[in-house]
Parts: sequence; C-alpha cells; structure tokens
Amino acid sequence: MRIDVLTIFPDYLAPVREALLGKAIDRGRISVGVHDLRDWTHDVHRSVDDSPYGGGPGMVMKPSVWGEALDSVCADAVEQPRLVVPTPAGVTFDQPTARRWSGEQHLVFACGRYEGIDQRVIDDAARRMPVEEVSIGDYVLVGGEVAALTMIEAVVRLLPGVLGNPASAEQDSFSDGLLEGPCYTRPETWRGLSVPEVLRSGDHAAVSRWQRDRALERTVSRRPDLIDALAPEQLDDRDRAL
Ligand code: 6GU
Repeated sequence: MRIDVLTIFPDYLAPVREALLGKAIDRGRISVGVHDLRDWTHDVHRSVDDSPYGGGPGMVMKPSVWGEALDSVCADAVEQPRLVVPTPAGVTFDQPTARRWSGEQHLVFACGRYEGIDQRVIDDAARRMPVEEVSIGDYVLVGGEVAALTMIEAVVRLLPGVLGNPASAEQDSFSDGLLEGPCYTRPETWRGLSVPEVLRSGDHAAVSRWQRDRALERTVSRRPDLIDALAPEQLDDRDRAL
C-alpha cells in the first residue's frame, strides 16, 4: 500500500516511522510519502491561507496551492488514489472504514489547518477520484495531522503480515461488536490483587464464557450504544440472561 500525506507540518508525521508503522515501511509492506504543502507555493512568503469569503474568524487554505500539490502527488499514481480529508465536519471514522481502506492500493491524506480547505479543492478532486471527508471523533483538534496518523495506524495494522499475530486483529474490540474485557499476566498476585481464578483453571469453555461475560459487562456500562447496534444473532441465550 502507498500512503501520501500533505501537510504544512511534515514533522508532525514523524511517528509514522516508529514502531509497528516503521516496521511495515522497513519490510516494504507500505511506502509513505510526507510532503510539505509549502513546496507548491510560488510567493516569497510561501503563504497557504487567505481570509474567508462571507467573513468570520480564522483563515481558509487556498485552492491554488492544494490543487497543484494534489495534482503532483496523484500524477505518478498507477491507480487513482482514494483522497482522505481529515476534518471535524466529516463522517466519523470507525473500524469498518479502516477495514475498507485496508483494501486500497493508495491513500492520500490532505491535512488542513486553520478553518479548513477551500471546498473547491475537495469538489475538484472528487471529479477524478473517490474522496472522503472524515472526523476521528466529536472534539476539535488544531489540524488534521494527528487524525491522519490515527487513521493510518488503524488501517496499516490490518494489512496482512503487519501484525505478528493475525489473531490480534480478529480478537480486537469491535471485531465482535463488543469492547475487549480485562487481561492479566504474571504474577498470580500483585499488590494483594489476584488474577481471576477461572483464567488459571485450564477450563477453556469456562475461560471463554468468563471473557465473554466481562466483555458484555464492560460494553453495557461504557458503550451502551454498541449493545443497541448488535444484530440479534450476535447474542446467544446466555448473553441475554446477563
Ligand atoms: Cl479529522 N480534524 C480536526 N482538525 N479535528 C478533529 C478531527 C479531524 N476529528 C476530530 N476532531
């Protein structure tokens, strides 16, 4: 998979070279290009923003610079990439979106700052490639960079061969529509707190049932909206009794 990120703060994306993502790059599983939007300016001040039509606070990112930047990054693409525009005004990013994007050849993230990017940049790009304006949650960040990093990590860990143990992706929170329950490792007792007896019993059926019950309990108390969203066949009789 090819990933390009356009931003006025390329250093913000440095963590993409670390840990799991860095290893995916080293192994050639993904290639990542981080581009400074100001490379496509032509004035001495390298300006990327201007005041908004219609008034209001803040500045809007100019279409001319974005247009050239996107043309250039998409020019050498084999297939038309999918353009992702992180914005708090977007559709909420979730695990199904990450799963869907993990099947793409090429993702381009256009990170805006200030009040946003001139809408014509998005409308023009949509004339030749799929475009999604996406938010990572109901709060406001100062720019799209951290959101892009978040989405990139969620997508890349789903690529075959990136996680050491593919079962990790299958057993995640959300994969069965529930939050993951608690987990434990040695020692058996720590600061007077013991690992639940059943986990040490060797009774695999009892362990599975216990884990399922904790997942349900946690989801009911923390994310009741996820319970409401479950299809009837995702709950068994024992679940319903809980
Ligand atoms: Cl994608 N961008 C910004 N600036 N703020 C956000 C966001 C994105 N998602 C949630 N808040």
